[in-house]
Amino acid sequence: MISVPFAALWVRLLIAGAIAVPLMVGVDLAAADTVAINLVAKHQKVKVAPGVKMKAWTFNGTVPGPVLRVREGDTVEVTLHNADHHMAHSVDFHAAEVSPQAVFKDVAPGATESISFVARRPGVFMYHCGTSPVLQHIGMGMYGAIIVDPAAARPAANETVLVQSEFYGKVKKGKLKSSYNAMRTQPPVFTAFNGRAFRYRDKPIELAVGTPQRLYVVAAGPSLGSDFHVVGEIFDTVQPDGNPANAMTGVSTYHVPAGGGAVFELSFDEPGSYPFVTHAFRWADLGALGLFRAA
Ligand SMILES: [Cu+2]
Repeated sequence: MISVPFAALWVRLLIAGAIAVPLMVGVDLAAADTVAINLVAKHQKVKVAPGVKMKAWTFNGTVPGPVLRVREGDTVEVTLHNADHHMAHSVDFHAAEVSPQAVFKDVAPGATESISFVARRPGVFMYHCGTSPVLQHIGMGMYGAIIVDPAAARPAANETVLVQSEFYGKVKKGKLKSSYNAMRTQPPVFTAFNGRAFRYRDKPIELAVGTPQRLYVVAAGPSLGSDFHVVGEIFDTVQPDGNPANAMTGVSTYHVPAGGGAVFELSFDEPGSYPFVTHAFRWADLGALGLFRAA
């Protein structure tokens, strides 16, 4: 019924649970209007570094949570079920322009609440649990990226989503014991792209030489940004917050602030292994370092 060409209502739900790259999976049934998204707050054991696991607080069981994708002008209807019996959770969308008290409200343990907002601006934005203390809820893993596609489609490109974040606490016998106190007072023990330190150093992202690449980068923190750089390349465009109207050209390194996002466009002219890093190397050394392998 909703595939009728002139149907006003359509529903598109994008879930990329494991943040595979490239990970754009979507079912676009007709012209845009309303997008339904289901999120579940729950505890889940996740791998945060080679040989290291952590019992994280998550959206939908992964860190980061699912990549969500809507279109400029869409009404986004989010249902959050809190499957955590211990505490309240919530979801704060940086893609929204709404009263935070009305929309980013706490959902009690076991409860389900629906919220909605209109995604008025194109780009790539963070979403995260906004329940106090926010530092702890983000530091435990409750964040992700939402892409708002511009009404006028972007040029074709191979797309990759990279969410940078960091983890705090002490590692004992292959387990990261994360703590609020460590988040407040200590440097991180790991930094990561897409939830695992050195994920793409150990399994590089394969790309084709000459194909336009578009990277959606979000710096989730909770407290560090990303001085994003690809060794051996210069970005054709950097779009702060991912808005095409913000495009800058010929940028080698660009700081995505904690809580911010940006689109980076580039293409690889020569075959090779191109590291991508936060160029704040104290933090890159803890895991926010990967490889693009162009062939
Ligand atoms: Cu939370």
